[in-house]
Amino acid sequence: MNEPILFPPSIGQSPSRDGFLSEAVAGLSKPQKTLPCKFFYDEQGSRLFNEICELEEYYPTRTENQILRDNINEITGLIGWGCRLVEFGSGASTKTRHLLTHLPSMSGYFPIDISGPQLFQSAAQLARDFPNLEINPLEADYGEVLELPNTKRKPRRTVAFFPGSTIGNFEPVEAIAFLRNIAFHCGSDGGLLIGVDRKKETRILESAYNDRKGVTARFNLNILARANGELGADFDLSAFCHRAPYNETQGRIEMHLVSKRAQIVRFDSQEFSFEQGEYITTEYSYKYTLPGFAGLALRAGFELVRSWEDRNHLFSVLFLRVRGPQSLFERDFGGFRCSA
Ligand code: AVJ
Repeated sequence: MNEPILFPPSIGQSPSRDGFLSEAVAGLSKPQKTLPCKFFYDEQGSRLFNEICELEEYYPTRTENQILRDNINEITGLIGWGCRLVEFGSGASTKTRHLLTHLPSMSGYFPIDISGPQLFQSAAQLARDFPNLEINPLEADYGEVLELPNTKRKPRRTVAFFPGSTIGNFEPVEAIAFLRNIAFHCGSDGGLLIGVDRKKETRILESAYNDRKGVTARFNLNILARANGELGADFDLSAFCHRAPYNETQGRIEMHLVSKRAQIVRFDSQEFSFEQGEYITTEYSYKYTLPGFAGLALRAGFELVRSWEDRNHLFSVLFLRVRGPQSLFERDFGGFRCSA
């Protein structure tokens, strides 16, 4: 049981150049132009995101880490021994390191991330630090991962880890579908440890996404640089600017790239015209109340076991468990007809 078990790295449906091309063309052809946020994370974008996490204004990372640290014994106690831990969007796996130290005799750790280089590098580092742990990184768009890999040691249960409030990138209806998929794959004794950013004053939210150093602006604009490099597009980066307003009605931060002037952008033998002030939506980041999120999770087949928050109520970490199969027959379990 002592040899480190790792690799060969599996590569799932990581969005290829073709994927980026077709999604970019589709998104920029809509009346309200969009570019999907998953394309932020090329090497440069992943670096910029890590820089965002260190910003004074960007409270989520710091706050979530503190919550995990302050409650680590209770959290790992609820997860229990012998689990297969699956992480969606693991990035540098910084938060997981702490969990892994406190989780007894795990069956395996499966980080899934869209950005290969960072994923494999941090998985290799973890393998050195946890030589008895089976680690199996998967480079994939977690929105499309339909099957979870098996571990050599039979897991007592499967627990999904989805930190960072990345669930906020999904529209609520899609979030339910995604969580339901997780519930299905985790099975009847499955658990979910998830970070959720909370609704709060607009001022705090908007400064987190409009930092003074302009790192978030560079992160947002990098998606255009990537389109230029990978798709041969001719975006003039100086002709777009970053903006991230809080849409209070919808309860979400919206990341925009605003065209400073009327212009035409070309790639794939197509033309995409912009009016002055017209913008591309690059990301939504939904914020939740605790009851609001628990209700959404319930519709996905999860019930809340316990939640933790920081003293300023900025961020929440929740532990949920898959509801029994009888929940399939209950009215609230969306998508299924109910007889009662
Ligand atoms: C990684 C998706 C959670 O929405 O806060 C940070 C991404 N975008 N600053 C977020 C992000 C702009 C982040 N998530």
